[in-house]
Amino acid sequence: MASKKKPSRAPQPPPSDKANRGTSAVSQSTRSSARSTTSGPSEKSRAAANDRAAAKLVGTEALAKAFPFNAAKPSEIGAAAERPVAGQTAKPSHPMIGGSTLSETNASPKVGTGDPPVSVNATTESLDRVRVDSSARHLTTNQGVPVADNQNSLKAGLRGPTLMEDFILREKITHFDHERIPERIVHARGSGAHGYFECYAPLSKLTKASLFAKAGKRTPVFVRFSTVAGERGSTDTARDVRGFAVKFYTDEGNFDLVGNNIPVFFIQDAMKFPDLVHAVKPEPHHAMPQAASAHDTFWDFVSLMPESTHMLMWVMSDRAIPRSYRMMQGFGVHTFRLVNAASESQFVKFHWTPAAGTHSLAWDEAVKISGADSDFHRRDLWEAIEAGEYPEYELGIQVFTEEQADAFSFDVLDATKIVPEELVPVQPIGRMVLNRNPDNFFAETEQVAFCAAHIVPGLDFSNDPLLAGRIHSYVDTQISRLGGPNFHEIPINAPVAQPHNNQRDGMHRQTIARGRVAYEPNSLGGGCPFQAGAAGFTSVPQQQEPDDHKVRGKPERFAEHYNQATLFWESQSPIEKQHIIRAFRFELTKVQVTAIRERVVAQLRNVAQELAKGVADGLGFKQLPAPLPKILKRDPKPEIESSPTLSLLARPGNTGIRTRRVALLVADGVDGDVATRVHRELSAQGAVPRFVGVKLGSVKSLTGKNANANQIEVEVSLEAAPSVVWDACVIIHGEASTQTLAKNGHALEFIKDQYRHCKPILLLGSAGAVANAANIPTTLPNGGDDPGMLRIDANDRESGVAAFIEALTQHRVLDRETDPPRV
Ligand code: HDE
Repeated sequence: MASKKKPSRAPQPPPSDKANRGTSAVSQSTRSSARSTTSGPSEKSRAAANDRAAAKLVGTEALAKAFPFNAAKPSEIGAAAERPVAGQTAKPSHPMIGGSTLSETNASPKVGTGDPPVSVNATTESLDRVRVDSSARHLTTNQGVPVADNQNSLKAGLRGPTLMEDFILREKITHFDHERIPERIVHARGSGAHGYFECYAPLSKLTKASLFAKAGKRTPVFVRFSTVAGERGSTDTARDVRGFAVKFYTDEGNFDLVGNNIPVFFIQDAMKFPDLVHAVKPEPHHAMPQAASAHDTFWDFVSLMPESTHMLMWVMSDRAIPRSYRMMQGFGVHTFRLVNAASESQFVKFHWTPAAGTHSLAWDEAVKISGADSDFHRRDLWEAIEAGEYPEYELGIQVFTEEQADAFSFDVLDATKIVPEELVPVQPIGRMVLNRNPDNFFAETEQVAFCAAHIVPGLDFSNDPLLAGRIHSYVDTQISRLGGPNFHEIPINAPVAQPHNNQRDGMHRQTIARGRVAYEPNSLGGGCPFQAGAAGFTSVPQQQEPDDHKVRGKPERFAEHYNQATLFWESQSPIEKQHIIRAFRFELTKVQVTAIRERVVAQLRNVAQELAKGVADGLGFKQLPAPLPKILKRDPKPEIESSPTLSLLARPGNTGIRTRRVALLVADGVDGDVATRVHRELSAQGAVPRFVGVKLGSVKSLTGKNANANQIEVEVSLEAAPSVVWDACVIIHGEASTQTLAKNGHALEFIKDQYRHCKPILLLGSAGAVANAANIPTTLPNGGDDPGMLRIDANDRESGVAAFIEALTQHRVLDRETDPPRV
């Protein structure tokens, strides 16, 4: 608690007039002017033993005298300004001297102990200070007045008019009327979690940032994952970039790494961001489509902005339809700087890698999930944390010098480019574990305010012109979204490091600043809060080019738009390439204007002929348009042609089948013994099996060997949880049960979608009949055995479950896929 940190200072009784009258040590003029708020005698020299007002005045005098002039002034000028000095300070002879009022020693349950905190900002205490729990409490108004009747408004007679006087009704409705705040302009739809970041080893050679100072050091974090284009209530599984924003509450202030799950961006300069967002958002005349880029204005814009080509490759890949927030990478996108204690700096790029591996949905599946459960990612994150399956990500960095950057074929200040891992490897530096769900979505996830400008000593920005716009934009947007400049005081945003400055007032101010000083330099506050000098945040002094002048423009390497789009394409597996072609086909089919479709295909001709041709075929083009013209006469030669780590399949993860959702389909007549054993065995491996039936209730079991297994309680129905929300399914043996399922349209659709989305399917004994009724192929399209389609004899349950677990570890049998699907 804050009070523990306070210097002990016994409250003094108010001076009695009687005592003051007898104090000859205090000059009469000092004593009387100490009680006035203006002016005073020209000299005050003597302390008052028991006149607090006079003592305060005399102590203040001494404090001000300790600052005969502003000693820091010369350090503001010229070369000296590059090494800011610590501010001048002096300690008052008594804490009372820095206080606002002599009456601060009077205690009450509201104003406090009468022993006011000195040198403390108590608003940084843990979130427990603002958690509210109403158990065993009666209902009150916001003013704490008990409410006797929460059912009826106040009326003039039982059938009479409602009275204006009803302040209880009016408070309730007024608050309700204002419950919504503006949603984020972009990234409106999101989900958050608390956790910690743990540093693997000190990084002091590279950075003085305190969160990287010691092996094992833990820093609290709050993370918000999001989609970009959709509104607050839109579906989780839209094809879109995902936000991956991490707020590190470090002991030297908040550091926000506001990244995405894709390492590049559409544009190179902040000037184009509003245009991009206006193009992708629902079209302004009819406000359609929601949470989708598949419409004319988006493709019109990006095909006129060839720098977006690389990003389009990622967005049309399966990266844009992740299986889970727990199964996607995160990237800082821009080049940043690390700065060590000797002020040496290097460039850095940040990468998050999920322990659960990178996995995605199938597009057909993502579309169907939008109907079945539009909270699919939010639910997944929440359920995993509630189950103790804490999502984990490793933080890695690519560190490189200015000289290395100069030699690259691309510009590291261009946010449409990656630094391939083959040129600069990613070194792991720590891990992040998300181990706590928020208590309240609005107070935490909605009110959290990330900001690209929130960095700490030991980090710095590069000159990336996109980043520059972000440094401005985030604070600015919070001012209207969160209703004023004090959003940093909202509990979820408050740092754990103590904020102390001279900012005051504004809407919804919460801190009550003690003392009368709200400016710097000052002597009346003992110089406090004083500037930190070398211990504070300083910017890396960046050498500017000697012939630079004020200009709106881009350097030449920014004009190369296709090399890395080609690199991405060449690094994909054949099936991933097919998915990219199909995504372009789908999106462009939704576009109405043929000229825009053609322009995109012309753009893709500069990436790969195979891609352009595949998309053109899908759109019914008779011939390929000419490639879009390039800007540079000779493109810089790329360093590499393929980078295997760009494939989603490069990171299978290390969590096996943990958290994978498995449907066990049952109906009356099911083999209960087998059903319960399969359920148990999958649970033991950390998977999440559930009995899925035609409707809720219990189904009669075929076997009675185990009395408990006689009846199986259905946990969820086929209707409430269709195929797409499961990672795999098992159909349990039992003639009557499987015959019922084979005649049920929901069950047939279920198994058809499981098959179509390449999920492992275990058919035990008679369950093969359900697959046959749904016309599920018995072999892969190439005629080979399907390792994820397991038709097992009912008696061979054991090897069946083992093979099923193996198939589930591989997640999907992508070899099953055809275009169009066979079933
Ligand atoms: Fe953002 N972005 N952005 N952005 N961004 C916002 O801030 C902006 C960009 C990103 O979970 C807004 O609080 C500009 C790149 C995430 O709360 C806004 C530019 C990257 C989030 C804003 C960019 C991002 C945002 C909207 C180009 C990846 C969600 C509400 C100059 C590195 C954070 C808000 C959360 C949110 C501006 C480009 C990531 C309007 C001007 C590149 C993850 O301030």
